[in-house]
Amino acid sequence: MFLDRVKIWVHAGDGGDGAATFRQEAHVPRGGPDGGDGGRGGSVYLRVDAGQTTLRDFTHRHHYKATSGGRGTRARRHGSAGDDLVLDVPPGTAVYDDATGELLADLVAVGQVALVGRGGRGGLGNTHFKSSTHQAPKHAQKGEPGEERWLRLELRLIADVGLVGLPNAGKSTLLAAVTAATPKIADYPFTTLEPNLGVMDLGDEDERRPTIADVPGLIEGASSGAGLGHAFLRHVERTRILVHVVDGSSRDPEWDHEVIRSELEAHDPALLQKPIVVAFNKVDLPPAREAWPAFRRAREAEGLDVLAMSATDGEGLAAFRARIGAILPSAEELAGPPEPSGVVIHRIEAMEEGFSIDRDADGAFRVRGRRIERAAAQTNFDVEESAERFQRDLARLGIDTELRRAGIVAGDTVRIGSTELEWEAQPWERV
Ligand SMILES: Nc1nc2c(ncn2[C@@H]2O[C@H](COP(=O)(O)OP(=O)(O)OP(=O)(O)O)[C@@H](O)[C@H]2O)c(=O)[nH]1
Ligand SMILES: [Mg+2]
Repeated sequence: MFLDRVKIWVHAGDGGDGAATFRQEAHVPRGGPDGGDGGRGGSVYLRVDAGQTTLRDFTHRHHYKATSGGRGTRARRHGSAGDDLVLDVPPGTAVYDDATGELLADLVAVGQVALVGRGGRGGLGNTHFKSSTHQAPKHAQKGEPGEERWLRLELRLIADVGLVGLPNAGKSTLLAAVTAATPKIADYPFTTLEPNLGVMDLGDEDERRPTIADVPGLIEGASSGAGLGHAFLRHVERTRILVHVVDGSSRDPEWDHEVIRSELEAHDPALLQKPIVVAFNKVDLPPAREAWPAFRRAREAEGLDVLAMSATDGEGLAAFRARIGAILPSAEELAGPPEPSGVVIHRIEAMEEGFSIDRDADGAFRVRGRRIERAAAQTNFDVEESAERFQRDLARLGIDTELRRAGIVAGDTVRIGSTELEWEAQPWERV
């Protein structure tokens, strides 16, 4: 199973309901309102944790819910706030709203946090609705529902150096040779199924410790999806340097080289703008030794950086380290993420005051708008006073006028969020 793309359902806690209670004291015949407010629901956050390297944990569990706020109670006691839920993700996790495809956050640097589900506000208790003309309000708000949605998490490894090449070229062998990583190595293609990361040692004098990623072999057509190509190519988008490993002993190293370059370009032309080191591997084998001079001339003519090596014998590896060390940025720059950092959060705030009216498939009127949907969710329609307040909201926001323009008549159904209402004839409409 490929583990760097998962879907999870996040559900922030609902706000607690406000209370509609009245003071009860022996010597006070009719006490005033004393209903406390509901507590806010817990929110759901994603946080970048350096200890995480895969999204594996999320494949076992898909549903995550923060706790809801407590209800308000009498004597102005407020409900308790719900606990926030913080989910740790590896650096390089891009977060999408699964329904819209919108990128919500691009989590790059350790410690970055993104709010992905806002907890509902607690409902106000009836003490808030007391006025000089209305001394004993029975109205209290229900808690606001917590945000809920499906997220798609995608991991793009954040490595300084990315190894690309056809299957069996020797990428994993090279990773193992220059780092302490122990990837699986075998003499058949597609041995590597998940990316491996290692830390490269550039020598005692050099304090830089670049990370190097070995991604599964790419094949012709990878850029259009062949062999999970897209998923693998995603991982090299963020590397600073690409090392293109070519099997020098293959039938046609020239063709091998060209295939990978065209796949990189088709996936994203910017990939070919990165510094690229072409590693002509397996020169311990005679066919590779024979092919090397021509291959080298051709690359140099193209202005490419090219060197010969044997990942198994160690030949050329010192030169390879030196080459990487020369191209790699300073230690300070390496400490930051390879791209402009910062959580990129694009939130589409649903219309706040505004609203829209459509017809559902069954002919019911559908009202959309953040403010009115929230008001509907927070109204307890069983309490007449609360229902009346909601009616006034509809009038104040101009929604009932628009509904009549849209042709609504008594008995029609109106849906607002998950609330369904039946339109009643208005006095001035009666015929
Ligand atoms: N003779 C020789 N064999 C090598 C060299 N480098 C790798 N190999 C062999 O080539 C085979 C494939 O090596 P891997 O490192 O698994 O290749 P890979 O590019 O990671 O392959 P995938 O994971 O399938 O993409 C193994 O049998 C290695 O031992 C080398 O420099 N010389
Ligand atoms: Mg491999």
